[in-house]
Parts: sequence; structure tokens; C-alpha cells
Amino acid sequence: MNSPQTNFKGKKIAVIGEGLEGKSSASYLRKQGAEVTILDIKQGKDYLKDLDKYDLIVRSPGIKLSKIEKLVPKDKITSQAKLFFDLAKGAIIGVTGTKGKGTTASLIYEMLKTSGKDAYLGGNIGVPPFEFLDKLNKESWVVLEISSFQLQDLKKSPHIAVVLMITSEHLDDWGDRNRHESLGEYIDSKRNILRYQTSSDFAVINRDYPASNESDIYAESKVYFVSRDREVEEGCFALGNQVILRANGKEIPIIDTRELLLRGNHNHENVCAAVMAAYLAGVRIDSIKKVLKTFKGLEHRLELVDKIDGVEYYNDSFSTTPETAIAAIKSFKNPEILMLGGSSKNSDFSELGKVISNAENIKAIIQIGEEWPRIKERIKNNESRIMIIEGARDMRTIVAAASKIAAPGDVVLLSPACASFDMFKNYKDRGQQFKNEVLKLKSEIRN
Ligand code: UMA
Repeated sequence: MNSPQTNFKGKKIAVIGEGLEGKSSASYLRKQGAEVTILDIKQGKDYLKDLDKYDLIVRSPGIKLSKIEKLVPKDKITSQAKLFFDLAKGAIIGVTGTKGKGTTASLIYEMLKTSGKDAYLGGNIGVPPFEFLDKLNKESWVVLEISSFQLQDLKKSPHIAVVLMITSEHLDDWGDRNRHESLGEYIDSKRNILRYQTSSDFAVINRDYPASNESDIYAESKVYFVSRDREVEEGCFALGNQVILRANGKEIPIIDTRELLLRGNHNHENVCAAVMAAYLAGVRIDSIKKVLKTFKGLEHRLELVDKIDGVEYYNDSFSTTPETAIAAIKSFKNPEILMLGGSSKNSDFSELGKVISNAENIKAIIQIGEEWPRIKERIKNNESRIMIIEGARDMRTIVAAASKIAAPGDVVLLSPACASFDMFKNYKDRGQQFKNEVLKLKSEIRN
């Protein structure tokens, strides 16, 4: 749909997927006078059989685009993200990447708010942007966390596009769960965030990953780079312990990384990206600094659950790829007790195996779920230096096994490197169960 869709009165519209986004699309479109039908696979296998009788199809991100494109002409298919770009007043800051987008989008939002701007946060983070569409005016700033499924068929790009690290993700085949056909399709979807930008727009791109770095060949916008360990000509980077902003001929020291409450060097990339985007949006440096000194991070992302008898328990259940587990493992120098494994995403565990084999501070690994044997294969455990605990079948026994061997000063880290669907509803359920068990542990020890 190249021409903007803004008039829905009397239109027959099918919204596919009765989830968060589908419900919010349906409610908005009904208010605009459309005749809306929600179609969901829960209604039966042939739920898409009459799709050609609608004027417009609004796809939820969990539904495979190619499946719908086989049934109706492409120009009839849209999505909430696509409609939002046509309808929203104000400026949009879009944040994408394999990991870090929730944290980065939240940081940017907090910075905009702290500096007194009329700011909104939505998208993949869990708030469909139609929820605040009516509140927007031309001074508003919208920070959208955009997944590859939401970017896939966009024909507009945000005013400020943030491209964080891009690695493999969403290539797993899991029932009706949406996935991309290839890494190429996935990366190509991500690049839509820059593809339609003009010379008055800005791009903030992570220098440290080839797939992200190469995105700028598509950009007509002014490009700024971020890096966690290298100077960039224009952009924001972390070097030594300093985060430095270098833009428009100025060099501004932002923060000493030791003052950040966010754990892990990987978060320096997210911090740099947020600083750069906020600066481009006109946020004052003092507001940027203030947020960096107080922002604790999001739930299930290297979240400190508690310290019990000198042992710190970290919930990083959001870590569903080898890359995120590596980042978590490298965040600590203390002895670590890891909890690894889960359901498959067709990931390659060789690098994770190398990191574990070479790390000197990993004391034990507790197995979770189906993927563990594939991870174990990649670990060289010379002289059984690392204690391997297998056979735990639920979160209670997993946490119990960890607490049994943990000594003061140790870090217990749930950063599974895998999806969760073999034993849990989703990553949130896995993280919540972990937190519950850790808190139970605390009350047991006290009593
Ligand atoms: N359904 C069908 N047919 C299908 C598949 C699903 O009818 O082929 C139905 C399901 O039965 C269900 C509904 O669709 O009733 C669910 O729709 P959905 O999967 O699009 O999920 P929503 O609840 O609408 O949430 C979506 C995003 N979900 C996905 O991308 C899978 C949420 O991201 C997002 O927060 C929300 O819109 C608001 O924008 C979640 C996510 O997992 C957090 N994202 C992935 C990630 O971050 O890795 C991309």
C-alpha cells in the first residue's frame, strides 16, 4: 500500500490475529466507522478462507506475511505499524536490532520525558501504538520498538532510525509461530527502517556488527555510528570507561560507564545508541546524563533478582540466543553458575562453547531443556573443571541445584541462550518462575 490509508469509513476490514495488536487495530478501526472482522487461527484451520471479500487486511506481526500474500493482492495487506506511519502526528524514532531494542527504546523514551517532551513508547515492547495515536500532535515524539515482522512490509521509515546489533534470529520453525525464510530476508526486513528515509532524517547505526554496519549503504539520511569499543568519526562511542558523543564538530563526555546501573558491556552499545538518538531529537545533555545514572534496565534482562547469603541471582530469561548468553556471561568476573538450554531456534552454539571453554570463572552449568546436548557438544571441559548438573526437570530443582553449590561472591545466572517453549509458556514465564524460586529460597533460608 504505497498511498497512505487514512479513511476507513464503511470499509470491510479483516484484522488477522486476536492478540494485543489485533484487538487494538480492531478497536481503532471500528471507531473510524469500518466494518471490522477479527480472524484468528483459534477459530479453526480454514479461518482465512474468505479473505478475498475484504477491502483491507490488517496483519498482526505474529502472522507470516507470505501466507497472506498467497491469498490476496499485496496492496490490500497492511499492518498496524504501517497504518501508524501514515496516521501519526509528530516525529517517530524507530529502534530495531536483534537484541537491545527494548532497553534502548526505553532509554530514549525516558530521556525525552526527562527533558520535558511529549513522548510515547510503543511497538514490540508490548504497547500497540494505536493506544496513543489520538494523543499525538506535531510536537510529539514517538519511540517505537520495531521487530523484523513489523518492519517487513513498511513503506515508510522513521525520522530517526536506530539499528542496533543484527545477528541471526527468528529462523526457527515452530508450529504457527512466525519466522523468516532466511537470514537474508530477516536482515532485509530490518533494513526497511532506513530504506525510505530522506536527507532530512537521521540514522544511528551500530558499527560493531557487519550486518548492522552495512545497512547504511541504503541510507539517504545523515548517518551517525555507535560503537562499544572504537572511536567513530561522528556518533557516540565507549572507550576505556568513557561514553563520548562526537557530533557536529563537538566532542562531549557523557558518562563514566562505572556509573551506569545497567550491567554488561553489551549495554554500552545500547547506551551509546540512546544517547545519540536523544541528542538528535534535541534532548539536553543534562537530561541524558540524569537518565543514564538512574535507569536500571528492563525485567528479564540481566535483572538482579536478589542477593542471598552473598550470592547474586540474575534473571536474564530474555536471553534466547547464544549471543545474548555470551554477553551475559562476559558481564561478570565473579565465579558463575550458569543455567543453559531450552527449546531450539536452530542456533549455532560454537562461539558460546568457545567462550565457556575459555572463561576461567565458570564454576558450574545446570542443564535446562532440549538444546543442552547441542550446547554441551561445543564445550571443552578439560579435567571436568566445570561442574555439569543434568536432570533437573523444573525451575524448582534448577534453582535448588544452583543454591546448593553457590558460595558467597558467586553469581547465579539464568541466561539460557535458547527459547523456552519446551518447559515454559514463554521467556516471561521462565523468568517469573526463576524469580519466584529465588524469592522462596530467601524465605526458606530466613525461616
Ligand atoms: N495467530 C493467527 N495466525 C497465525 C499466528 C497467530 O491467527 O498464523 C493468532 C494467535 O492465535 C493469537 C494472535 O494471532 O491470538 C497473536 O498475535 P501476535 O502473535 O501478532 O501477537 P500480539 O499479541 O498481537 O503481539 C504482537 C507482537 N507479537 C509478535 O511479534 C509475535 C508482540 O511482540 C508485540 O509486543 C505486540 O504485537 C505489540 O506490538 C512480542 C514478540 O514476541 C513481544 N515479539 C518478537 C520478539 O520480540 O522477539 C518479534
